[in-house]
Amino acid sequence: MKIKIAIQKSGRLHDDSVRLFKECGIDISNGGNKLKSTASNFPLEVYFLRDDDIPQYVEDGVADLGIVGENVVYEKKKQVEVLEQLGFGKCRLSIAVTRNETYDRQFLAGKRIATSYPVILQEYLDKHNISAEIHEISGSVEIAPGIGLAEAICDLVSSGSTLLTNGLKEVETILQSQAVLIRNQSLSAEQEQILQRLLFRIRSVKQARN
Ligand code: PRT
Ligand code: ZN
Repeated sequence: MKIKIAIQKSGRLHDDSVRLFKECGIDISNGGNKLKSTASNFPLEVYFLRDDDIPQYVEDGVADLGIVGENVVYEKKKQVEVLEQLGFGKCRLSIAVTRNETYDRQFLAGKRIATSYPVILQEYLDKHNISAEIHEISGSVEIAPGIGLAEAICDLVSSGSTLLTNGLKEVETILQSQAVLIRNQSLSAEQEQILQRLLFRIRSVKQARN
């Protein structure tokens, strides 16, 4: 019996996810298989997937566990449980407008906001009773104001340099995010045991880092 975990195939969370296993003393470096890897010294199988697909796979039980950004977990609204914050992949989902705009929250009313996070943004707008038009785009959100597609954007920010380069300024933070461990809601008793062993190691690694 093994536990199956989905991690990002390539991208910002990949290296830190792999490093976490390594620091947990779990060797997943077998062979050249780019889709799947079986740990040599722990009952763990690792699937390499696009981050957007991970919540669905974990809900469906194709993977028992997953490592993905909280931003993706909250956007996808799947039936998965967040077990642990992992301390990497930190960023925030923020609203930004053109640098010389005078801004208060009511500025957004009736405006077009470009984002890859329509679900989280809509919840935020509803919470503040703002009616605005959400334009969902899958990438390069930060160019939307410059090309006349939107008056504001809602996008992930870490250093802030992308906003700066595009003449934008951050005006609201909607969500703080980092990589988290998620789980399927029904695991076998044996898998629960493996999960507890894995969690114990992850928590030890986190503690050692502080
Ligand atoms: O191929 P796949 O679908 O798996 O990857 P992806 O391209 O969708 O995601 P990827 O690898 O870019 O990001 C994976 C996860 O990393 C995100 O879901 C976040 O949880 C986390 N993360 C942390 C970030 C950032 N920091 C980040 N800065 N994700 C994206 N960005 C982008 C942001 O969208 C903007 O374009 O970086 C730019 C801003 O960065 P700064 O430093 O200029 O502010
Ligand atoms: Zn993605």
